[in-house]
Amino acid sequence: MNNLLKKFGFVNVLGATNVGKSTLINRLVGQKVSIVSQKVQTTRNNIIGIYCLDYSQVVLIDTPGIFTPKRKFDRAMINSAWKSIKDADITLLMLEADKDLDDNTLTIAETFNSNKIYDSKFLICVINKIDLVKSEILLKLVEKVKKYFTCKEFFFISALNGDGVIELKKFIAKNVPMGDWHYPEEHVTDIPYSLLVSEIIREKLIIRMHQELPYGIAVETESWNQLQDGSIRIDVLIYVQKKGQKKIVIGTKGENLKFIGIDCRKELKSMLDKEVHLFLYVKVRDNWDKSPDYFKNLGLDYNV
Ligand SMILES: Nc1nc2c(ncn2[C@@H]2O[C@H](COP(=O)(O)OP(=O)(O)OP(=O)(O)O)[C@@H](O)[C@H]2O)c(=O)[nH]1
Ligand SMILES: [Mg+2]
Repeated sequence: MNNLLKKFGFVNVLGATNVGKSTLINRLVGQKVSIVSQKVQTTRNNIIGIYCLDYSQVVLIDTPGIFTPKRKFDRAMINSAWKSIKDADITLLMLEADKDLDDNTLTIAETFNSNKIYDSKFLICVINKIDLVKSEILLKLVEKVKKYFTCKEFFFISALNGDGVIELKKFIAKNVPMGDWHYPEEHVTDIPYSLLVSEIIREKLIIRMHQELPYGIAVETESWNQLQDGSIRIDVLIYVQKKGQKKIVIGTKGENLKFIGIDCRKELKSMLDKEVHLFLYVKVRDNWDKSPDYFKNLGLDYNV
């Protein structure tokens, strides 16, 4: 490939929580690098997904969704989302086709419009979940968006079924600046396997657990060992904040944990292409969301 023609750029995906940012990243990359759930506040830190198209290499930054923070940990999550804009060549603002502009999106607009750094950014509006609405609605939504944001382009997609995603993928690749690629062509992410594993387990917990519980859970890969027969033993700690939550996570006669273990093992086996022995332990640690180490592991700023 002619090096002089190469393009490279960072693109961050910003939006309210639950709009489908991680679903889009996974689709653009072509495999799961970021976990997805039907509940809000699934993504907790910036996750990188990488794709190459023609002469371009694009590094996508998935970010925690914007919402009203309650805890220190929430503030750190949101802070990391905003930080990702500073280095981005292109920002994708993601909205849901089936929802009016909500407070979270208006907060994004306020921050954008009151800050010169964001003001000059190459902003693309991506309206997701078009599979849920009739097309007439989209024009009205675009008119409203234009009142708050100055977008270079609008895209209408369904990250879930892929509609419109190829066009967006090509547009991004075309519009990143000239430059050398930073990663080998086959790389789809730079997150370590230990984090990917704990995220996949957290995803299964979020999907299976009800109500507030997911927000009180943290997951950490404690150890990872390749055994002589080529299989991998992974030990994972699940932290909950209260004794009662531990019981719920484990379930009657360990049913929940067993189900989650089977589900995760299956996914990890196919991801790693190796036999996996997974050991899950549940511990009560009421202050994990104030632990500097946990922030550090996720790359979050503790002093926010
Ligand atoms: N119908 C429909 N659902 C979608 C689409 N894209 C994503 N979803 C669903 O929306 C929910 C949220 O998706 P995520 O990708 O986790 O959203 P997110 O913006 O990353 O959420 P946070 O990380 O919590 O901020 C999941 O249940 C997805 O399956 C879409 O195009 N159509
Ligand atoms: Mg997400």
